Parts: sequence; structure tokens; C-alpha cells
Amino acid sequence: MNLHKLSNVLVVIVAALLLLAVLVILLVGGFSLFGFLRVSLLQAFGFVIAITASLFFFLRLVHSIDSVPMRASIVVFIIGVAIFASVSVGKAYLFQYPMCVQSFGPGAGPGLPLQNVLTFFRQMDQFEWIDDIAHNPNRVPPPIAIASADDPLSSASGRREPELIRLTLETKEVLAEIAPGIVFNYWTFNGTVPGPMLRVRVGDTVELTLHNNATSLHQHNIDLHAATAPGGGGEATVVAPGESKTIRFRTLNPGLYVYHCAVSNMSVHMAHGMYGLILVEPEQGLPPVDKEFYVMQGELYTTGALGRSGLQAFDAKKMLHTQPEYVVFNGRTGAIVDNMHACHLPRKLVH
Ligand SMILES: [Cu+2]
Repeated sequence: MNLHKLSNVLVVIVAALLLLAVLVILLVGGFSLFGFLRVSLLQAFGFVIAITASLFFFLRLVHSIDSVPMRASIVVFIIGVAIFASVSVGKAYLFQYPMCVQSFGPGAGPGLPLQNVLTFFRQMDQFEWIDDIAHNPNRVPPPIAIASADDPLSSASGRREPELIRLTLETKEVLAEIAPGIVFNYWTFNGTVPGPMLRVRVGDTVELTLHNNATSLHQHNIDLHAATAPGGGGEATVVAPGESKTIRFRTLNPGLYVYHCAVSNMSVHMAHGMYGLILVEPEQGLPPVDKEFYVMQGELYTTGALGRSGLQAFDAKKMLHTQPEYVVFNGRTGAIVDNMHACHLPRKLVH
């Protein structure tokens, strides 16, 4: 085959591969995935035509070289580039997103199952849209007052003895804005970031039911650092989409504890928004204060740089490098701006 025919074949092959790539994307992820990848596709198109042109140039170069040493040097050049590329890329995990990301922590790696990623794009319309992902910092469960005969401020709601506290949480994967026009697939407890604040007393028995919404694509669980149990209850609460599990634990130590999803890779689950606080009050309760707020910092790792609009995919590589695009309080930018006003208690309640 002469060089001219070879060039034509090359152009046809490149065009066919590009068309095939578009068809495969539409087939596995629909128009949502195509729309999400449109910038990347444009970049790939530019890269492919540049490579094709380079190949034409290379073929002409090879064609015009007759000496054996020159041809040998070209072969050595190609082998060198191949070795460099293979070492740089490393071991590829082909069935996860993003590919080629590897870590050596316990459990699964930081990628997402590719099947779930494609299903996400195909079923994007089914995910609940949350207008405001931020947990209102003013929504704090009331203090657990301890009734006392010589304390007139102790209300009837106060209680002396440990009780059985029943709590229910639902894990939900939703869509919401990080900032105006910037959308993220949050994974949540009860549809907010952070999840609800839980408030109990030391000695209480907590009966916690965790339900995983049927629209979820992933397993979830809850690891409460206040629970003295394997994985803080995480091992006993792994729930598949649509499944529920209930655990009981006694709060042994007072303190303010984090809870979070601990399904592997747990950093990935937490970086999607799966965390909250549980406050275990001491037996005598906490000293009264004017105002309580519920605020948690979180980090969001998005494929697009800071401020890039549209749907943003999770970027595991940035997470491994601890380079978040957004460091936020209560799930999104501006969540607590103009939303935290300390107000004094009515005079009759001030000691
Ligand atoms: Cu999870």
C-alpha cells in the first residue's frame, strides 16, 4: 500500500473511531453523559487530529529515510516513548472512575464503580433535586434539661434517668448546587449536609434505624464515634439501596462526636457529604448558653476548577492530593452567611 492510500485509510479509521466513541457514550450514558463530556470530547477531537497529522508527517519521514541507522533510531525513539508512557500511567483500573487512580489505604480504592457512574448519567432525572443542600445552622435539637427540685428553670421535658431514644436516618443521593449554577451529586443523611444533629444523654440507649433510599446507587452505613461498637456501628448498618437496618447502642461517654458513612472507600463517601454530629450530653447536662449553632466544615473535590459551572463530577485524584476546589461550611458556599444570628434568650430564662 502506498503512502497516499495509507493516509486515506488512516483518516477513515480516525473518523470511524470518533463516531464510534460518540455512539458508545450515547448508548451507555445517554445525552446527559454526552453533555457532561462535551468539553472533553472537543479536547479529544483536537488531540486525535493533531496525532493523525503527526502520523502523516512521521510516515513521510520514514518513507524518505533509506539508511538503516536512521530507521533504527526511529524504532528506538518509539520504544522510549512507550516505556515513558507506561511508567507514567501506572496500573490502570479499567472498571472504575476515574481510571488509573491508585491508593494503598485499606478497603477499596478511591474510584467509583464505572457501572454506577454510567447508571448515574442514564438515570439523572430520577435523583431528587434539593433546592438548598445546607443544613440550617440554627436547627439544633434543644438541650436535654435535667429536672431538679431546686431548679425552677427545669421544665417538664427534663428527664433524670437514661431513656431509650429512637432515631431514624435515611441515606439519599441527590443533586444540589455547591454555588449558583454549579451542581454536585451529594450523598447525604436526610438530604442535607451535614446530616441532622443528634442529641442524646450519656447512659441513653439509642435505637438507630438506617434506611438507604431506593434511588441510591451505592451501599451506605453509619459510623458513630459515640457508639462503642465495631466501626462505631458501621459494620452492622451497611445497607443496600432500599434496605433498612436497626442497631442499639448505649452512650458510654459524654462528648461531641462525628458520625459519617464508612462504606469503602469511606473518604469518597464523606467527600460527597456523608457526615454529621452526635452530641452526648453529660448526666448533669450542659451549662446554658444564649444560642447554639450547628456548623461543620467540608471539602468538595470537583473535576472542574473553582467556579466552573454545570454538573461537576467527583475528582478522586484531587481528594488524594487533598486539594479541594471548595472548602465550605454546611455543604455549599454561603450556607451560613446572613443565616447565623445570635439572639439573647428571653430575660426570664437568663440566669
Ligand atoms: Cu456512604
